[in-house]
Amino acid sequence: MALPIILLLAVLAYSAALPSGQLPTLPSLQDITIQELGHLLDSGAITSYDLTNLYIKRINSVNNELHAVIEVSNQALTVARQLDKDRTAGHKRGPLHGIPILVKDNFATVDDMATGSGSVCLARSYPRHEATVISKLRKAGAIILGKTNLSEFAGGRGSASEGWSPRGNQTFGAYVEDQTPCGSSSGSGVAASLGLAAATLGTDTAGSITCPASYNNVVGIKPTVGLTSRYGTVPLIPRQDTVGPITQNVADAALILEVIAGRDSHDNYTLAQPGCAPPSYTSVLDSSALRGKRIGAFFAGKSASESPAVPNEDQIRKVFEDALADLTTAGAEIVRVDLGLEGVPLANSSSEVTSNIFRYALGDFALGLAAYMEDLSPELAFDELLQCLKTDPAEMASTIDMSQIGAALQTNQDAGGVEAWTAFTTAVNISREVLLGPIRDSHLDGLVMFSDAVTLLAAAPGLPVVTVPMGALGDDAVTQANPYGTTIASGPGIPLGLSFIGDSWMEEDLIGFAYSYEQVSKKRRTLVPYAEIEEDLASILRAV
Ligand SMILES: *[C@@H]1O[C@H](CO)[C@@H](O)[C@H](O)[C@H]1NC(C)=O
Ligand SMILES: *[C@@H]1O[C@H](CO)[C@@H](O)[C@H](O)[C@H]1NC(C)=O
Ligand SMILES: *[C@@H]1O[C@H](CO)[C@@H](O)[C@H](O)[C@H]1NC(C)=O
Ligand SMILES: *[C@@H]1O[C@H](CO)[C@@H](O)[C@H](O)[C@H]1NC(C)=O
Ligand SMILES: CC(=O)N[C@H]1CO[C@H](CO)[C@@H](O)[C@@H]1O
Repeated sequence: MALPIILLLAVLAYSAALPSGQLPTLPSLQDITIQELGHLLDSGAITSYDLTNLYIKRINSVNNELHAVIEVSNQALTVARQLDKDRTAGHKRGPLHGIPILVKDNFATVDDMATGSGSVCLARSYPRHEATVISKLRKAGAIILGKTNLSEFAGGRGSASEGWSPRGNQTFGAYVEDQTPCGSSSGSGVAASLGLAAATLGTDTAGSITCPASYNNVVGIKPTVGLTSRYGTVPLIPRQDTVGPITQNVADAALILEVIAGRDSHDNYTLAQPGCAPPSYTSVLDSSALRGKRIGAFFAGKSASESPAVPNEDQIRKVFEDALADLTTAGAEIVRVDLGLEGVPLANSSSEVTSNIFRYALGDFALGLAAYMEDLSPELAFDELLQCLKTDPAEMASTIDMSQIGAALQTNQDAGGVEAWTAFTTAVNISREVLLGPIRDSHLDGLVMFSDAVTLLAAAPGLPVVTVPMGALGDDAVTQANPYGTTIASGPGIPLGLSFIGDSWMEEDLIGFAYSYEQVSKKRRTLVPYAEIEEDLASILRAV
């Protein structure tokens, strides 16, 4: 983009450190870092008020088609104006001062917005307290711009199209028309990718950050369960639920994680964190982090899943091999590994994990939901919620399955019982042995695999996963719809993600590896969304 001279001066004000001879260009909101936005704000080249307004315009320009955002806060502009005043007066609240962020509709906010986890029924009762992660974002200076669309109840409704909710309709990905956004943090993935906010927040129970990050060409961090507080988050399976960022780049994800991580007396899973305080994730953004590291590479082909055939397996394998070449360029030693227990096909282990998860999932869901709903006003009882879900036309009970939430609201499964505990520890033991056995036996520093392959096995043991764009399916891929015929699940142009996995609390290592891979591969910018947005930074730059 060529810049008028006055704008050029504004850009120069924040890009003083450019290599000599290189002309500054104004980044698009589709590939700017939070740090760059912070420099623009500090220099006076933009204001948070104008930036917030611009993000709202961008949301409005694509939302009729993509349904990524459920609700925009009417208070966001007022908050932005106040933060602008504070900045001018020299008071910065924290590293996200004046930065607009969109959050999934399952985070409790106490403002003008509802919290529904996609459900119109749940959204009619308001939480009395904010989710801990929302309070932390606000304390760091962030503007909570709105709520993103998701698979209803974070995928807990039943068998339904990923990214669909009664509150937000069907979310679509931005790279292929009618593209699946994957789920359940669908709107967060799409919004991060299109620059509808500076960053987004999602939740993951069994792939709900990893998968949308992959399908939307963005970075996602699924933190170790317990690193981030789930207090005030509409739960799915509390033994597996975790909160993490979805962003355009690894640096932004590290920054958001740094802000939201830490112990919380309202969520006793966080008390398991090692050390007095979480480490600094922004200090591990080192492009040489992969040098000399032994990285186990696994490609899950047909053997890994029970489903008959992964579509476009050969095409995915090719993109994955390119990613391994980039990892080698970054200095890693690639060690091919086979996942699976001695003499047991991986598909068998996977299905054993799945069946055990189903033995505690419903009871866990019910227990977590009951605790969450205690804080609602007006009060909402399980039978009232169930009645509403069955009868409110917007919930579409007659056409779209809601068997899981229906069963959870009527369950008599004892989530705290011995049977659930045995099922949980069995799922954890198998998953840990399958994923971490090779790391131990082959003395590896971490694993990489195609994102879709890791979601199930990382779920029960609550292992961390960092996902980075690795390209897209090529023109020779076959197009395949999802089982409901509502979205394109696979086909040419669908983005693919590379996931880094390790043991609990290994986020520092994984973020370093992901950053290093990102710096070498630079895949995000190679894909261009079909959904174009005209409104960009140039329209709000001020002369400084
Ligand atoms: C959902 O979106 C589709 C397509 O954009 C539209 O035809 C339909 O009316 C919407 N449904 C609701 C309930 O708004
Ligand atoms: C953690 O908190 C939950 C609900 O607040 C409670 O049921 C459980 O007993 C607590 N666990 C421990 C180990 O304190
Ligand atoms: C794996 O599962 C298949 C299909 O259920 C079964 O036939 C086979 O015996 C199992 N193999 C092992 C080693 O458990
Ligand atoms: C899981 O592994 C732990 C530690 O190795 C062991 O004590 C426990 O008995 C195992 N649980 C099950 C259900 O296999
Ligand atoms: C912000 C926004 O566009 N919200 C829309 C999300 O989708 C629902 C259902 O389609 C609309 O009613 C909202 O206006």
